[in-house]
Amino acid sequence: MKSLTVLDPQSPEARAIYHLAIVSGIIFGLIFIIVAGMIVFALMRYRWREGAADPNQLAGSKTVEIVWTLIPCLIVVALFLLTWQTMGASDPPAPATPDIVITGHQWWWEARYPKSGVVTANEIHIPAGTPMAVQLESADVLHEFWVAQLTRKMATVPDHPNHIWIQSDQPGTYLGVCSEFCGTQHAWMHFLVVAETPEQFAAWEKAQLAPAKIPASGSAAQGLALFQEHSCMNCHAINGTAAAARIGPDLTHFASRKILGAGVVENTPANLRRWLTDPQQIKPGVKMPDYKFSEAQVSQLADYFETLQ
Ligand code: HEC
Ligand SMILES: [Cu+2]
Repeated sequence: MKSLTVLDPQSPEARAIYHLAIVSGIIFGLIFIIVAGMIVFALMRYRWREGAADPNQLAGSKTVEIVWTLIPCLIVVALFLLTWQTMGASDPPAPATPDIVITGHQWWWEARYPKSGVVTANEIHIPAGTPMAVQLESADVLHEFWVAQLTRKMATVPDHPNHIWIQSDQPGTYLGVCSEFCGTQHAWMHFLVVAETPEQFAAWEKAQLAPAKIPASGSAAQGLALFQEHSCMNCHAINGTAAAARIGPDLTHFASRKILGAGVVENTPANLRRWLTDPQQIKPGVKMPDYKFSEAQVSQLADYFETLQ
């Protein structure tokens, strides 16, 4: 789990790309062996020897010219046909309505499920065995969506939706990254694809749709008050409160997610406290201000966010 490898494809799309790489690798290997072998043979067999006369002087041969033009042409045509086939298998046409709309932001990913209304960040759930049509968008600059074990790469372009399929043969968790340099924290724009059984996926969607519980009293209630008093609502949404902004990640079910800050740290209570104390220290340049909260305030906010299961 959670490694970025092209050598262990887990979907029909990724397997098609893997097989193309293997087959063309074999073709290139054979070409290398034949060419290098002929050079070595010529060097050994026909090298200059003491007392030898000048070799036969040939000027051009039509047959040889035709053969060495035709063979590369055939190789190129074969590679073209193999690639064409792979493109069809790894990137079938898009349906009219996507299952997931994924938006690249500096430096995190938003995932919306238009059919159910789920909105989440950096943790994309899919039912295993089902191809999911994904529409890719960008909120700011060029990013590139890549889950090495499941899909091809695809750029997210401002004002130009792109399409990709994502599916997984088996339940499992896969690492995804941004693979197009997009600014300071490009390296920390990771995400997880969590493939589940259809039942688990349905349960996840149902849980994600539930609004956040409003804590009645105690530290968590004070945390919610802090959230509402400060400018957090200008950027974040928490379903069930007045916060509905889409500049930063949706926090309604923040505590159910495994990673924080698009993978810069694991989502643990300790890391959440560090993030709330000063996000800039964990992810320098991040598009969230440092509020200089006191330790008591950080505790209250953290207590509230831990309730957002
Ligand atoms: C100017 C917009 C902005 C404001 C205001 C803001 N945030 Fe954020 N916040 C962000 C962005 C953007 C991210 C994602 C950063 C990243 O991963 O690169 C984020 C991430 C987070 C995360 C981690 C979410 C995750 O899934 O990784 C938490 C928790 C959070 N903010 C809490 C708060 C709180 C609490 C406040 C108010 C005190 C606040 N934010 C104010 C923009 C903002
Ligand atoms: Cu990037």
